[in-house]
Amino acid sequence: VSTPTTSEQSATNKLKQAAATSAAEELQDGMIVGLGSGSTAKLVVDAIGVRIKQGLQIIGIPTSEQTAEQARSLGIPLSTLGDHLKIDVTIDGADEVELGTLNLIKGGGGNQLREKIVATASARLVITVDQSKIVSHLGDHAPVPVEVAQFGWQATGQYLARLGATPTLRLHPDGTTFVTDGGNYILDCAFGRIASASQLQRSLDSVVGVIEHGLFIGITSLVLVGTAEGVQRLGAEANRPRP
Ligand code: A5P
Repeated sequence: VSTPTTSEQSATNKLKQAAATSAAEELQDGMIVGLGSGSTAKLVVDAIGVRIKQGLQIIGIPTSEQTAEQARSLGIPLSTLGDHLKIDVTIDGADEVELGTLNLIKGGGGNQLREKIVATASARLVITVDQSKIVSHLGDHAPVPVEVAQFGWQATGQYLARLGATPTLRLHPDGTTFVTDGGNYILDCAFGRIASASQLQRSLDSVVGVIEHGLFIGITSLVLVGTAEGVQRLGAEANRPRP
């Protein structure tokens, strides 16, 4: 994979920004809103911050410490899942979105455990991406991030390898081990093209030591895709009238 040039990066950022702005327009007063994590979700939270300043009243449930900090700095009121067991809508990013099924790989930022807990408690999951994230088959480019207990992670890695993965312990650029908000490690598992995401999900769920993984199957309501031709809407809600 070649490194994107500065002008490619700025073009991608424009597409992410358009999708993020469109996602923030999905919100209405009174909603409980799951706030995703990652660079695209960060733009969504910024756009929600603008709407809050214009008078929008929502309560946010953050999916990471970083998002919580950003939301607080923008004056977005926050609460916890414990106080709001039902979330109206969660807006998040993704590493890969499979055309047709809208199944996802998430967790490039290491937040998949909280993201999945919040998404599962949500009536709707809206995914915001630039067009580079849309794929015909999951796994061709992105590994599946698998969050594992620190204890015995090498043994857990061996079990994952038996499922056909090449697991790599996630490190920071300075060489120290990446630790999730929940205090766990991440094994990035390159499977290559995933023939059956639901079968792989069942296999991953059965490995002792696995806390959670980045396959999000059958829970996406709407995908907002930033493209050069504008923001495209994919999924069962694509033709739903905008609020
Ligand atoms: C965070 O752990 C992830 O699930 C992100 O939503 C995903 O990695 C997409 O991130 P970007 O928007 O930064 O590409």
